[in-house]
Amino acid sequence: MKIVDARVIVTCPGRNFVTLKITTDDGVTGLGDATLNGRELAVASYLRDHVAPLLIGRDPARIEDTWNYLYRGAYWRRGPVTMTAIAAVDTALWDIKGKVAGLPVYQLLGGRSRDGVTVYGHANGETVAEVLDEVARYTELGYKAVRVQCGVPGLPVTYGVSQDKMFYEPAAARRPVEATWSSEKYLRMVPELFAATRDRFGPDLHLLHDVHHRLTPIEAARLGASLEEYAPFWIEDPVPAELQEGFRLIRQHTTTPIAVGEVFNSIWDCQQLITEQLIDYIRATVVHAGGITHLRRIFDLAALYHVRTGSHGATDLSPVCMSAALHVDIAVPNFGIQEYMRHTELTDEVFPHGYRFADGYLHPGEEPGLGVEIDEKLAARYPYDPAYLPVNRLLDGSMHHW
Ligand code: CS2
Ligand code: MG
Repeated sequence: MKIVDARVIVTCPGRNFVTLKITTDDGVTGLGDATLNGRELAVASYLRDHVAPLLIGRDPARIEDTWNYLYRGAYWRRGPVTMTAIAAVDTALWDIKGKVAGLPVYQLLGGRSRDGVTVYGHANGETVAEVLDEVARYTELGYKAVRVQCGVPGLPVTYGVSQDKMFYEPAAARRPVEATWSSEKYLRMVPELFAATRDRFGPDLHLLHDVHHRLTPIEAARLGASLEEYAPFWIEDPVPAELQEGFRLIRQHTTTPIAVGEVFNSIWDCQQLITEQLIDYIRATVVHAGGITHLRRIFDLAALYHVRTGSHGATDLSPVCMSAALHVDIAVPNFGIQEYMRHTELTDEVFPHGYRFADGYLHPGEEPGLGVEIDEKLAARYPYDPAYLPVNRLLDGSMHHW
């Protein structure tokens, strides 16, 4: 079998998605997500101009060899653009392998380790009362885990709070929205949010929170300590993770579990945090961490150090990535939880898929391969529409982390 076509499809059914479609000489097709939010066309070009020509004529069954051919062969290793492009090829080849074998991809990864994939939803609101009503919507749908994000009194725009509740979408503008930030105000708000949520929903609901890289290690330590009595499932990205030894400081002061890694691209980004046991959950996922092949390596390393998985699953990862993530989640022994931000109905129409939500779990489906397709005619009706993620400034105007 040979690859005869590798095509990049860019579509914007409400938000931008980049998809790689690989076709074999037998007519088997495979899909890979290549969406890098706010920098979509860089990956599209990397794939179209530099990778697709190399794929023609290759044996699609040689997934490992193709991965190394693209990783080692580029000379310029790692980084979000390269690793997203490699991920797209890798994911499409796993899809093809599954279709050729007549098996869902999770069967090729060792079969089920669990009955369903526990997911968390993103409950957000301007006020604590609004967030609690959103949490209630999730619990009514059967969710066992909810991430709570609230506006900060005194700040006009806060990360994670949107108009469109169930379909949270941060990349919305032709120029980045300018948000403001105060760690002091924020650190006063979060314990109140957790207290009110526990009070209304009791001890069983898993509560998560995304700090979105905004604190210093000692501030994060204080936040973690102030939340311990509410038993959070995790706090996510408490500090930017370039300085990984900084997490030692957090660990010295709090037992609140830490999740990191949605912007990581390779096992080397994860190594220190995992091997020093500085985190509890690794959030890398298929599209930005080199595909199923590389993500499995990260998860296997994590398993040695009691670190469980908690893959990113925001709306800017397409249903192709979500589908691939679920096949990994259902198979790996050290699965923790999966983020699940719902896509809009239109996105689901462009990417018809077999995975289903029921009673707090996602189920990957039994179709051969990844169980996701792209309706190319419909996709063509929604051309690329540039959109940026916000930026963030302190109250005195200094640039801060978004
Ligand atoms: C977030 C994302 O879902 C999350 O955990 O951190 O909303 C993130 O901001 C976007 O995926 C960025 O593209
Ligand atoms: Mg996050």
